[in-house]
Amino acid sequence: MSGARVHFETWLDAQRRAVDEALEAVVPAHREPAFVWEAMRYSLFAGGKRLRPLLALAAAEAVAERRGGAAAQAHALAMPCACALELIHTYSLVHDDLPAMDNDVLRRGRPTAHVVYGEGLAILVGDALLTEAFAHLAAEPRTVDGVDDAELARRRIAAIRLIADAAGPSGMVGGQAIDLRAAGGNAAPLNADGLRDMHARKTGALIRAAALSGASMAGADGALGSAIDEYAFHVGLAFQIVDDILDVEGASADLGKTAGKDVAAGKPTYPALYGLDASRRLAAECIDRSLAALEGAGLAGHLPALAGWVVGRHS
Ligand code: GRG
Repeated sequence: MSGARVHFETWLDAQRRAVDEALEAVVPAHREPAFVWEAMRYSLFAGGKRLRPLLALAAAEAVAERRGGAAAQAHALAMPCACALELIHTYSLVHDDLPAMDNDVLRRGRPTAHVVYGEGLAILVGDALLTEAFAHLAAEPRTVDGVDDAELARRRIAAIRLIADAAGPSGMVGGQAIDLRAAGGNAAPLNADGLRDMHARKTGALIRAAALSGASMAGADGALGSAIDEYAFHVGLAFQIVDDILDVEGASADLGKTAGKDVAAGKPTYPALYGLDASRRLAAECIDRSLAALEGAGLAGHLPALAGWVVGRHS
């Protein structure tokens, strides 16, 4: 393994541990009603990759590096966004797995929340994770050394807005609704543009918000913010193309979710529309574009390696 790769893997492990530690404090084990918090923790601590938190932290670090700031300060600024994004992402998975949606029994290598706790509590677990995410964003970070309190409050409010827009009806919820309608057969099948738009909302919006909220918490101005946004747009698209490829090629045991579901459901996917080889090429092109966006703005840090990790993943 090359030195750069070892360096990135070390960073990845350390950040994942830091995120899990922070999440432990946001969703602790002993709070009342205990069965609700326990059910939230079941889905949250089931071994997700933590891609969205990693993007928020890496973007904050890259902006700090570019502006001569310290990585530790960038982490303190971006960690609440990182945690909130993981709570929102986990809520979306819990709700997506429900019988009324994708109706799946396996997620993150475990029986889905509604299989374990029943549908009613699984719906409430999703609601609880979503609400708690915004409670956390409104409160944290309270103070960060070197950042004026009024400026910190301004950045927090901007991050709340950004993440709410990405998770809401024009973003993730809207994308999920488009997908649900298409799967129900009550609308024309999605063509290539429709597929791209649906994914840009359903999964892309939160991935973009992850990088952008981390960057703006670290004080990114307009130009740096635009470059991070462009980077994350292409990473989000690559993530989805790879997800579609893994659905065809992966095994359920590796994926931690049921493989082959999209094909079985006749869903429009990148491999179905373009074939596997062209889909792999499309994903690689997305990564090239994401790297070009960074280079243009003089940004780097762990963001390039993170983009490569998104396309190289097996789960
Ligand atoms: C219910 C409002 C609502 C939205 C659900 C994101 C989503 C919208 C549904 C998930 C369906 C799905 C499997 C989409 C494919 C892309 C995706 C989000 C995969 C799971 O994300 P990972 O790979 O998961 O980051 P881990 O478990 O690693 O966090």
